[in-house]
Amino acid sequence: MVSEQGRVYYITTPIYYPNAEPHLGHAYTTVFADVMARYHRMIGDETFYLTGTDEHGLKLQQAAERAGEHPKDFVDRMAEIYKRYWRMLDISYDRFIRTTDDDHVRVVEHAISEMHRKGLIYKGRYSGWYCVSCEKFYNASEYLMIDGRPYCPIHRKPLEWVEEETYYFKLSEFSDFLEKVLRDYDIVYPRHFAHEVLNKLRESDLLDVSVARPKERVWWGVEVPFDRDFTVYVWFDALLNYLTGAGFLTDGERFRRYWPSAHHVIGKDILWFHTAIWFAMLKALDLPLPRKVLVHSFIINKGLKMGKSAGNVVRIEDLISRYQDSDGVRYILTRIFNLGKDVEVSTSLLDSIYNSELADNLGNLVRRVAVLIRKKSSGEVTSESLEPRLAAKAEETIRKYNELMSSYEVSRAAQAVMDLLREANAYINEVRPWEASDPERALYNLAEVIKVAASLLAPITPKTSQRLSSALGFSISNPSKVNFEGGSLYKVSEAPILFRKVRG
Ligand code: ME8
Repeated sequence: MVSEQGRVYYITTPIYYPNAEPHLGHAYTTVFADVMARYHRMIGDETFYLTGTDEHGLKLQQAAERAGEHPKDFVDRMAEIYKRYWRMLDISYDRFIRTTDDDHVRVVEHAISEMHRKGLIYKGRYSGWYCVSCEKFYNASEYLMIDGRPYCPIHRKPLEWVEEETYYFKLSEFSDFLEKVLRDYDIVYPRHFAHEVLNKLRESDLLDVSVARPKERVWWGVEVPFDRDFTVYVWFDALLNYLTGAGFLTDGERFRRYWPSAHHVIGKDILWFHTAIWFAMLKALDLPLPRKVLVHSFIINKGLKMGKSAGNVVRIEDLISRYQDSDGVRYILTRIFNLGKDVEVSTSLLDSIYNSELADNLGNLVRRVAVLIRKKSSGEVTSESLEPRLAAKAEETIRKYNELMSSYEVSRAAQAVMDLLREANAYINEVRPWEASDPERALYNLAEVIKVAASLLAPITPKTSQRLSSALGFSISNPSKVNFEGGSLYKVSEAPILFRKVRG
């Protein structure tokens, strides 16, 4: 199913904690969302891509303390670092939202006041085991017991006992609502993640959640408007960024247009927050639910989820230099992207994708075809008609690619393009244009395939597609409408070596 003209596509990533620089795990989500955003822009949808940083709360307060800085100076500096990484990876976000932005702070104040007015927020005492790294309370069925002490199941660090006054959000009132939407609505994708949340809801009674911290403990946050001794819990604050980004409270018309098309891309670690808690918050505000929550699995390294606390992070800049440029990394991340399964990222896996698909399959074909057009056809090719086998393969690829992209299967979409290029490589070896006395038609066919591949790859490898379009003299087309007919003229100005092979 291909989107029609005039449709709106609003896509978001989680807003990351800027207590440290982003690593390959963050790039995994951000590149996937970028590929989807670029694809939807290319097929003519009015697209808005939101990413940003989650800047309040104890974790950031402590990180700033450790750095000897005021939290605002610390997050100002770190937000710039995030933006720099996303520039390095060619991320085409439309807004980089920060939870310290004024319009967002107003949304948080409004939301908590509104829920308080409706009787959905009440004061109480809280006690429980807290993980500062997750910014989350864990109950006995969730934490690990190690040497008689509760540990965070994600960070494997001892939990902290917290006992304090708080404000609760009446999550318990939304139990039937959550049961119904998770069971009957097609929002969470892949579906098994909805079942995971449903099972958790059914296992035990849904408890109210604490949504405020005493200021004397966590002063770095949005003040609770009706009780200035408290700050808003960082997750309650953070989730609302998706509303701020769509123009909630600042631009009602834009909000009504964008919000119903919201697609939240998240890792499976934050599924509960983005379904149970977020859906209940929206209901409490009488707002519609997002269109989709797209949940992906983890990239793991040496058997553990990649993360700072596991000490197994792969640095984005190291991969950018190993794989030539941002496009090498974007392509590899797209190829290993998996909604359902965790993926172990070994150097040998990444090298083999890069070498066989980008350097050999795409790179060699382009180089050979461009060199041959210059040598054997004075730098130009045209033809009235096309070789039917390649034409059929190209048409099938375009159809398959669009179907896969509309169902978030970016890795399989990239592989479909690689299959087309493999077919073109087989064709060139068969027809041997370097020996032919009049190879123009064969070279024309190959240039057409390169144009199709460059258009389909544009959301994934934008710079490479641009380079191909100027080297061979064509323009990148809408991937839902690439035409594969005779009659074009290709003027080759350069025979680029796109990707140099790496060796182990
Ligand atoms: O949770 N594999 O921020 P965060 C795949 N601020 N994805 C990974 C990953 C890995 N090894 N490591 C990180 C937060 N990610 C909150 C979010 S949203 C309202 C608030 C990605 O900095 C993945 O998308 O801990 C995961 O959900 C996110 O980074 C967590 O980022």
